[in-house]
Amino acid sequence: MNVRDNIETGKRGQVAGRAARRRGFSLIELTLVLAIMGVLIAVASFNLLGQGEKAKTRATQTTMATIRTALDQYNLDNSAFPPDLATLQAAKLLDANKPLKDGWNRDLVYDPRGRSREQPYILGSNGSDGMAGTEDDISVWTVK
Ligand SMILES: [Ca+2]
Repeated sequence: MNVRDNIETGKRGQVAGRAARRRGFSLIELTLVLAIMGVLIAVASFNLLGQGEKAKTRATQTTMATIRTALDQYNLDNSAFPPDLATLQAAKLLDANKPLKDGWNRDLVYDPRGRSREQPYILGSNGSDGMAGTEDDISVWTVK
């Protein structure tokens, strides 16, 4: 073995070591990739969830608009609003086979005693949380 051989072996060893390091991912790189994937999955599922809630809100608004039309018709016929929504079904103003539920399959809130002249009855949904008086409540009077 001479000096020249030693230098070449040393060089080869260095080159081989660098290639080996390039071939695999470091733990930090893998952790980073997994963290980014986690964030992307979280964002995607949050958006899907949001879409589902929007669809339920829209379904609730559509149901309430249908009921509002029936309530107006009942009021024209009887000069009063019905004591409950089932009366609209009995009067054949609403489809009796269609449940009077919101998008979350909960009963709609109805009260023939309204708050004012402009809002002669209360018709709404407690929204996704199912609780009254929270931000996600839907009222027929705020539906555009
Ligand atoms: Ca609510």
